[in-house]
Amino acid sequence: MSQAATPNLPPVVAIVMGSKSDFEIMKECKKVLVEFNVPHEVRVISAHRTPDRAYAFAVGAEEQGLKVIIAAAGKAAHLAGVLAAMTTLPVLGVPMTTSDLGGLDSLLSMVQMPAGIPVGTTAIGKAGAKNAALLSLAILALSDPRLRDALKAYRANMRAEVEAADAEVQASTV
Ligand code: RP5
Repeated sequence: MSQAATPNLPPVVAIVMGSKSDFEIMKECKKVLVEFNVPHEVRVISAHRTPDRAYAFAVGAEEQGLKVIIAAAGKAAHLAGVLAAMTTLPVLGVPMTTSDLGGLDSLLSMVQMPAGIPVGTTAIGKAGAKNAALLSLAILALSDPRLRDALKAYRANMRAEVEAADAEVQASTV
């Protein structure tokens, strides 16, 4: 399931999911990385079902060339915290929507990290998936002027869309 937006370059962002069932939501994350042409990989690695693979991934992530890890998990969502414990790379956690508790379980499991090992946690579900990608771009943009300019253009585009919507509702007669 590993894929790169720019096949010739090694991935700098990893999207790691606790289950393939998380991918429907995390496609929103991947779409942004593809749009900005950021080399990335998508992995399924479970902290509780494959703890050995979680360990191997985290301890090798920096040497592999990764700069940011995005970790998506649901329910007792410990994946992001477990990975963050084993690397000093920035780890962004995306809490998955869940059928029983709506994702509040995932959110609290992820966001309530004890002091010392941070996980930058985004919103539950698709909004969080998208924002994790944008946040990873902001981190990469600190040392990449191309990405910084692309992010500024993205924001300018959003602004234009809101202004157009504003004009549209003001002109509406219904
Ligand atoms: C977590 O358990 C995964 O991240 C997923 O959100 C949740 C349910 O996993 P499946 O039972 O669908 O594989 O580890």
